[in-house]
Amino acid sequence: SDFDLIVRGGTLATASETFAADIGVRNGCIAALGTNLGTAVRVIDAEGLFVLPGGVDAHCHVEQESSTRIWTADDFYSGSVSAAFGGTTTFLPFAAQHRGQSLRDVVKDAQERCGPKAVIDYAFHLIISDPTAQILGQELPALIQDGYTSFKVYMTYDQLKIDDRQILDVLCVARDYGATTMIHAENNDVIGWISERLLDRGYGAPKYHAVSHPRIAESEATSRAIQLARLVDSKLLIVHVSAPEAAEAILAARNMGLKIYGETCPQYLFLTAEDLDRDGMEGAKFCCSPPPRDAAGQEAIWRGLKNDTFQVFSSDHAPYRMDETGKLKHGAGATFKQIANGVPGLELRLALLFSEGVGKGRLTLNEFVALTAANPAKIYGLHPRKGSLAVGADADLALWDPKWQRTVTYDMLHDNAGYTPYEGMTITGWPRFVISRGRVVVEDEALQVERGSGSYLQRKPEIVADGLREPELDPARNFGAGLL
Ligand code: DUC
Ligand code: ZN
Ligand code: ZN
Ligand code: ZN
Repeated sequence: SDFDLIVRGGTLATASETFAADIGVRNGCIAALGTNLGTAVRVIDAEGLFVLPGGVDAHCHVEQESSTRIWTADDFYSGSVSAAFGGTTTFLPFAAQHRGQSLRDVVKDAQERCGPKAVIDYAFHLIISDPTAQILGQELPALIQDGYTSFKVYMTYDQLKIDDRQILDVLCVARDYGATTMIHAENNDVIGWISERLLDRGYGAPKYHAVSHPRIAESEATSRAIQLARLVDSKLLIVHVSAPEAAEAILAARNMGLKIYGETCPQYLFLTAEDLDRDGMEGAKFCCSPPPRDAAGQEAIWRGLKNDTFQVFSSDHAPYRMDETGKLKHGAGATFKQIANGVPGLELRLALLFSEGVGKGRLTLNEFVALTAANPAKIYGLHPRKGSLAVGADADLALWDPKWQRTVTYDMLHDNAGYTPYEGMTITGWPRFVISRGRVVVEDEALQVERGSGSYLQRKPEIVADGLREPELDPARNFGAGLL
């Protein structure tokens, strides 16, 4: 036959267009788009379905040990299976450095763990917590050249945070070798100062996690991070934005032409700080950083998805069970300081945004594809192989049934967190088929592939042309002038 697979009769949508077409798949790639394509080993009838590029989840913590030595509940198998059921066909978990570790070792460990388990395609972001001269001078440039072209740094958490000088160092390596820096922007001293005052007065319940992470801590750090990137003319993506003031700072920077990007996540659209005030330790399920805000904050995040403040919508899946292996490592009387930060979201990221965004007219289908697949693929060096529907691209497809309505219960999900923050929500629109490089991964609500069938995605560095760097800092152009 002409093709391995034909997906027939669906409505296709990319980041820019919506059109009717059949898709012919050969050797894992999209080989033809059109009508009357010919014969195929298998034909999937997509009438009444939206055929979208598979989701790209550019922020998730899977089989990762936190800085306080707590492992995420998902390994690369359960994490990737959960992602696949939700319509995601590419994920980028973190290979996280603890201080003192070689980045090379961290990457080798992540690769060895992930290869035999993942059922979808993957690449890794690094987390850099210890930017020594050796790491900045040798390891990191070599890793970037090997395809590890994105890394996250933290302005908060005592075991992860790097200071402003170190941030500048990392940004310069990213700029010079063609990588993208991601940053967790919250002011560590503000958080620590408030936390100490709360705990001194006996306020340790989960709800005080939100009190101790005020919007100002986020917006101050966001603005500072933007200025640091501006100083050295380096590309910077602010991850998991929840504060409206931080969103404003990102939009202003983008309007100035700076290479600043923004990411937000489902928890900032669908949860609020009030969820942290549920009975007993229930609130611990909702402790993540930055925390969910209020209803007005949610509206600001929706606006940011529409007005290009945010280019990327990721899950920030960070699953910790409600037991001694996870959130309750320090017991049922743990203070907010001792509760592992993070919420699960790999499986519901797309359905939540589809239902509440596309379904309710807040986003177009094309904006949905841009935010959840095309833009992250572009920013992280995976486009057009991922995030597009074009001849030559990988045949990574999610076939969405916009009428399929289900009420979320944890039992229907495939992660290992033990609960979902979105329990009881009614979601309209779910993927019926999920296809990765032409392989049907999910069909009939069942997994159709073996563990380890996903592939590692090799990336390439991309050096960005000079923009608005302070010229005084470039010795080749203007040594000794101005600032120096
Ligand atoms: N940062 C993350 O990126 N994820 C979970 C919690 C956090 O602080
Ligand atoms: Zn470790
Ligand atoms: Zn973070
Ligand atoms: Zn995260």
